[in-house]
Amino acid sequence: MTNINSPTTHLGTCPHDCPDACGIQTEVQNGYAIKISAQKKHPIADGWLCAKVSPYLDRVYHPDRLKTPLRRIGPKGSGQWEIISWSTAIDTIKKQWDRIIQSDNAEAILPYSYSGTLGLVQMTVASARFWNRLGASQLERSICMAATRHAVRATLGARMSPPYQQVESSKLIIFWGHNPASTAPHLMPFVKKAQARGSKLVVIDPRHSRSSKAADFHLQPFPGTDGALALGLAREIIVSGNHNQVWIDQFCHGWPQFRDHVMTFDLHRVAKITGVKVSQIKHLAKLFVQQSPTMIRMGDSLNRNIQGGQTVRAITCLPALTGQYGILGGGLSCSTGDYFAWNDESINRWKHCPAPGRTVNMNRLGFELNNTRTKNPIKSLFVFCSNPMISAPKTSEIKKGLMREDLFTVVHDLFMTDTARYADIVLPATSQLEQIDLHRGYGHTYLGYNHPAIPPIGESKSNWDLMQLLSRAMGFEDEWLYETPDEIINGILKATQNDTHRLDNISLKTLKENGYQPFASEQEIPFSNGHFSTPSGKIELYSQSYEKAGLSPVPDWKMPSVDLELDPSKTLYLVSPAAHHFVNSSMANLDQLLDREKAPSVLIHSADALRMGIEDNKKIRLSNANGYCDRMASVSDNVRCGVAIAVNGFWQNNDQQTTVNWTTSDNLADVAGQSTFQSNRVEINLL
Ligand SMILES: Nc1nc2c(c(=O)[nH]1)N[C@H]1C(S)=C(S)[C@@H](COP(=O)(O)OP(=O)(O)OC[C@H]3O[C@@H](n4cnc5c(=O)[nH]c(N)nc54)[C@H](O)[C@@H]3O)O[C@H]1N2
Ligand SMILES: Nc1nc2c(c(=O)[nH]1)N[C@H]1C(S)=C(S)[C@@H](COP(=O)(O)OP(=O)(O)OC[C@H]3O[C@@H](n4cnc5c(=O)[nH]c(N)nc54)[C@H](O)[C@@H]3O)O[C@H]1N2
Ligand code: SF4
Ligand SMILES: [Mo]
Repeated sequence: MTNINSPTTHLGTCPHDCPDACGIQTEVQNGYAIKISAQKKHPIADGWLCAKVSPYLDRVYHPDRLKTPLRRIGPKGSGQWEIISWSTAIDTIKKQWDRIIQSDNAEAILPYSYSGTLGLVQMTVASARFWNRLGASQLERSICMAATRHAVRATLGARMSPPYQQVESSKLIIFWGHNPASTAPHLMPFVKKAQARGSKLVVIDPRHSRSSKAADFHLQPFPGTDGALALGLAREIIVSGNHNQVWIDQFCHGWPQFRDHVMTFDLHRVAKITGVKVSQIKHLAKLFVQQSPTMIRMGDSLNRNIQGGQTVRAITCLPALTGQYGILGGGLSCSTGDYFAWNDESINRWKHCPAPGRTVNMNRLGFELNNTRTKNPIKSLFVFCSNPMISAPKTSEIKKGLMREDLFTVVHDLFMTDTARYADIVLPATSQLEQIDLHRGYGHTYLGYNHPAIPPIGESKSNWDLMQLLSRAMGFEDEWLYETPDEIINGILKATQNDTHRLDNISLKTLKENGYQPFASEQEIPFSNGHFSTPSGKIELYSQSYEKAGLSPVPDWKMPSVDLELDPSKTLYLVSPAAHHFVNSSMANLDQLLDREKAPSVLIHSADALRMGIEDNKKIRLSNANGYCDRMASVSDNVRCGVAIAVNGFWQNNDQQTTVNWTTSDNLADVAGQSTFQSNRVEINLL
C-alpha cells in the first residue's frame, strides 16, 4: 500500500509564451502541489526557473482563481455576477449561438485566443477543431511575430535558429531589439560562457535593459529605425571590402541589386535617421567582420513596426554578407519554429469541416467589433487564453465593442481579467498543473510533455474539455472532437512522422516517460548543407516573393510619416516592452510579482524631462489620437533622448488605471497583418 503522505513528483513543461519552454516538476502531497521546480536534467531549464514562474503555486492556488461559471446580472462591465452551473452555462451559449447562426451564420461567431498557454492540445487544437467544424470566423494570429516569420522565410526559407547551446561558440553576439535576460532567460548562461571566453556582446536597444547591463557595446537607435541601421552596416561592410564575395556568389540571390540599393544608405544619412553616431556604426561594422562567428539574436519587438517585414529582412541579410550562415556560432537566432511543421490536417480536420469562415485580424479586434458596415458583423466573441483588453492595440475601440448590447461574449480564463469583466458568461479554466499537454519551445529543439499534477481547482475545465462540451451541445458527432488529449498528441505525432524524420525516435510513451525529447541534435548547424528553401534555393537578398507581392524586393527603409496632430516639442516615441516579472498580462495580478516589478511608470530621459518641465515621480499623461495612458514619470538616463518606455502587461484593475495599449494604434505592418505596437508616438503632459 502506498503511503498517502509521501510526495509524488509529476513532470511537466512551462506553458507560457516564452522561448525557453522549461521542463518543470511538481511535488504533490495529499492532492496538493507543495513545490514547483525546474527539471534538473532539462538541457535548457538546467535546474532553475525564472522570477515569474518560481512562485507559480501562488498563481495556481490564488484566492482569485475562478471556480465556477458566472453569468452577468448587471450592466456590461459592472462586475455583477451570479454563479451558474456548467450545464446552464453551456445551454445559454448554445441557445445564443443557435439564434445567431439562424439569423446570420456561424461566421458571426469569433473565437479569439492566443498565448495563455502554447500547448499543442490546449492552444493549437483547442483553437482549431471545434471552431472549424462550426464554420466560425478564422483568426489571423498576427499580434506577435507574423512579420518576422514572413520575412525570415522570404530570405532564408525557414526559421531555423541554432540551438541556444551554439551561442557558446559565437565570438560576437548581437541582441538586436531583444532583452533575453527578461524574456528568454535561459539563453543567458550560454552567452555568459561565451563572454567568459572573450566573446563580445553588443546590444541594440534604445533603453538600458537587464540584457544591456551585460553588454560590451550598446547602441541606442530610435525605435523603428533598425532597418536603416542594418542597411548602413551592410554598406559599411561592403565599401570597406570586408564582405565575402565568394560565399555570396555561391549562396545568395540578387547580390548586384542588393549592393546597389544599400549604397544609398551612406553613414551620415543613417546616423541622422537612427540617432546613432557614424563612429559607432563603423565600430559595429568592424566588430562584425573581425569577430567571426557572429550570431544575431533578433527580438520580435523589431517586427512590431510599420516597416517590420523590411526591417527583419534587412537584419536577416547581414550575416550572409560575411558568410555566417551554416557555421557553428554564426547566423541568425530568432525562432526554431520551422525545424518541422505539425501535420496541418491532423490539427484542423479541414476535410471534415465546412469551408472556413472569413478571417479576422486579431490586431483589429476593436475595429471589427464596431464594424457595422460589414455584411456579417461579429455577434458573439469567445475569448480564451488571451486578455485583449490589455494585450491588443487600441483599447478604447475594444472596450466600446465589448460594451455592445447585442454582442454575446464568453471568456474562459483562470482569473477575472479586464476582458472577462465585459463578458456575458465567464468560465473557469484550469492551470497547467491541472491539464495534459505537449509543448515545443520556440527557442530550442525539445518537445516537452505535461502531466497533470493535481485535480482541477473548483469546477475549472481545460480548454479541450470545454471544446468537447461545446461540440456535444452543438450536436457534432465527429469522433475527432472527442479524443482524449493523449489520443490527440499521439495522432498528431504519428501524422507528422509521415512528413518529417525529426520525430522518428519520439512517441507519446517516451515523451511521457522522459518528460522531454529532442527533435534535433544540439550539434546540428542550420543551413550547413548550403540549401535554403527559397524560390532560388539561395539566401534571397533580392526576394522574389516580395517582388511578386508588390513589395520592395531588396530590404528597404523609408521615413515614416509624422503625426501632425501632436506637438513636436512634447512628443516622444513610446516603446512598450515585455515586463520582467509577468508574461504579457499573465501573472500581473500576483502581489509578489507586482511588488517586484514596481508601480507602472514611464521612463524618460533627464534631458527630455528638463525640456518638458517633468520631474521624477510626477504623474504625467501620454496621449495621442488613439487615447491616453497616465503613468508616474521615472526620470533617468536609462533610455535615449526622444524615447519613453512603459512596460506592457499591467492590468487596468476595474479602470483604476489605463494601459499603454490605450495609445497604440491598430495599423498593420508592411507584411503578414502584423501588429505595430512599437511604432508609437505620444505627447507628454503633466497632470
Ligand atoms: N518576462 C517576460 N518574458 C517574456 C514575455 C513577457 O511579457 N515577459 N513575453 C514573451 C513574448 S510573447 C515575446 S514575443 C517575447 C518578447 O521578447 P523580446 O523580443 O525580448 O521583446 P521586448 O521585450 O518587447 O523587446 C525587447 C527590447 O527591444 C527594445 N525595442 C523595442 N522597440 C525597439 C526598436 O524599434 N528597435 C530596437 N533596436 N529595440 C527596440 C525594447 O526596449 C526592449 O528592451 O518575450 C516572451 N517572454
Ligand atoms: N503594448 C504592447 N502590447 C503587446 C505587446 C507589446 O510588446 N507591447 N506584446 C504582444 C505580444 S508579443 C503578445 S504574444 C500578446 C499576448 O497577449 P495574450 O495572448 O492576450 O496574453 P496575456 O495577456 O498573457 O493573456 C493570456 C490569458 O490567458 C489566460 N490563460 C492562461 N492559461 C490558460 C488556459 O490554459 N486556458 C485559458 N482559457 N486561459 C488561459 C491567462 O490567465 C491570461 O489572462 O500581447 C501583445 N501585446
Ligand atoms: S516563463 Fe520561460 S523561463 Fe520562466 S519557467 Fe517558463 S519557460 Fe522557463
Ligand atoms: Mo509574443
